[in-house]
Amino acid sequence: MNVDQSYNGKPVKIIGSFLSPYVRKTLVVMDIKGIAYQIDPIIAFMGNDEFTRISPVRRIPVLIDDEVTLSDSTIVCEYLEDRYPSPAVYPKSPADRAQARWLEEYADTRMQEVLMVHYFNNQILNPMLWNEAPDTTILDRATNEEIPQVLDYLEGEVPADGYFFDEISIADISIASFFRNQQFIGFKIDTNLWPKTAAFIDRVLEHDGFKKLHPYEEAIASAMPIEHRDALQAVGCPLTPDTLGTDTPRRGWMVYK
Ligand SMILES: N[C@@H](CCC(=O)N[C@@H](CS)C(=O)NCC(=O)O)C(=O)O
Repeated sequence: MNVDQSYNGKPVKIIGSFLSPYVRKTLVVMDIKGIAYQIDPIIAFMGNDEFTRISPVRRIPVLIDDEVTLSDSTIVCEYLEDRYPSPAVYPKSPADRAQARWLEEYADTRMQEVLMVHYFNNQILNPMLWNEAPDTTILDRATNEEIPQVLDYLEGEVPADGYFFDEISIADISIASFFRNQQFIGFKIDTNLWPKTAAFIDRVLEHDGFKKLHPYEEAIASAMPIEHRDALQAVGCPLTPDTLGTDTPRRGWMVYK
């Protein structure tokens, strides 16, 4: 699908880093729907006061088009589905649709807590932004208890072939988006313990919508946030002319344990 769904010839604007699973989820949905975008690739902690105004909980992604300014990836993806229904990324039947939304919610809440906050941020983001050593108690619990619990649950849910529903949907995209981040820190799903989940994640991440993001993700994976814009420009990323980023990180507003 390559229809340019941009409004009045202007691409939709996305605020948020390619390294965020929520931004990735939104960009894959936009790719499937053929929606062109420009991106201000900031991480949430670097956002300025204008970022606070348009994202009142200081989180990414934010979508801006001719009609709305929206934060929260779920709200954004549902809006895109309502406004550009074809190709659909939510199944049609009420039961399948509800199940897809549950899987999206599971990814966005429990998987975020375990895979992002306790595992990824703890090892990568916190040392880089706040000069904090990883909390080994949290890391050990994530590695030995929480991630295995998530994988046990997924192993009972994921399909043996193809996607959850007939076509790729928000359920597949949301779950795989989180595991893409883990690839940057060498995390591999144990194929002896969770063979279906490992194969499912590989299969979903092979979708073009994910693969098109690789050059952008790779350009910034080991760069400091302040270098991201230049690194992305160098690989031809469609950047917004202006940025809501600053050079001084601020702590997030939502509380994590
Ligand atoms: N429920 C939100 C969660 C978004 C979210 O937590 N994004 C992270 C980046 S991966 C963020 O902005 N974190 C900043 C913070 O927690 O203060 C969504 O679906 O968009």
